[in-house]
Amino acid sequence: TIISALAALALGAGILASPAARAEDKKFTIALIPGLTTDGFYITMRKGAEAAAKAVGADLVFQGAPEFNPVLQVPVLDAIIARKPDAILIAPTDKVQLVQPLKKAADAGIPVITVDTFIGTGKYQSGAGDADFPLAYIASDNVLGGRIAARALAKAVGEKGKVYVSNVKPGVSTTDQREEGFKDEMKNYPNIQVLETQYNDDDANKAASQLQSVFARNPDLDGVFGANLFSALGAANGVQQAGQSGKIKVVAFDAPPSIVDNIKTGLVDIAIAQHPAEIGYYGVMSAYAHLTGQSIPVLIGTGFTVMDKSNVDQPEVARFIYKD
Ligand code: T6T
Repeated sequence: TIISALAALALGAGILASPAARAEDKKFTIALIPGLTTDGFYITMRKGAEAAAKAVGADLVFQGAPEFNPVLQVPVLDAIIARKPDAILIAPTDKVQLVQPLKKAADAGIPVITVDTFIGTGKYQSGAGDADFPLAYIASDNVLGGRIAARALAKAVGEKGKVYVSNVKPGVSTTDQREEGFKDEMKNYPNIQVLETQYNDDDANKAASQLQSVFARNPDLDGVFGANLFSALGAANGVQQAGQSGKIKVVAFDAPPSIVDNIKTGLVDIAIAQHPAEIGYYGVMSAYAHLTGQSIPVLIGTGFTVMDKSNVDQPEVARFIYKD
């Protein structure tokens, strides 16, 4: 009985010290590195991530660059790696340029999950290529988003005329895929000509002046697809400055708070809202699941909410307007 009491104690101590119990007791630090800090999309993603961190008792570190630029993002990533967080969630700003910097994190034993954007082909854990090491990718289906945009713009312009894509820069997985989906879907509308893409480097002012130049060269311009928040904002401002509000149709990807006014005044016809809070929430939950010994899906696809004049006031739609 003394012996069995001792055995029971030892057993109890053994249970307390077992890796599973320790993993659950540990306070994890999860880092979230956005594409840039001053963007309603990532600000909203952070809110979802914080909600999940709170639910599992983890600390969330949110740190990013002021611009969507790999040259500025890599030093932030290096600083985060030096702090040795338990996991890194990141929206890589270039498919290729973030591969080696993220490999350093993986080599240091820090699990990497990409949110919103991907590196390489985005097919992770496949044993193929040098960029398949992240554990998971959590994002919108951006090819599908581009298709939705094409159908909406085709409808808005009456299935004929000239349109173009206002985009960020080549090499960004999300916006590349939106353009791909858009152009592929536009093949179903033979009377719509898609003009050359204009790259604005995520600068809304540049997107606005490009709209005016494209319009100057093509006075019969019918529509524009703004492939992300700043492209859409800029294109819409350009349309307004050119005095073409309601005449040149605008389909916007993303839904910052100002989108509501733009939809109501008729400057923007359709906004395709992503669900960034959901991306942040499932990013943290996936990291936590992995850190506590669960297996996790390699891909989590989040949805869209398509907003227009008819539904933007409905609470179940308006809840997807980004925070700022
Ligand atoms: O559209 C989002 C994001 O999905 C994309 O990767 C970069 O631009 C945004 O952050 C909007 O500005």
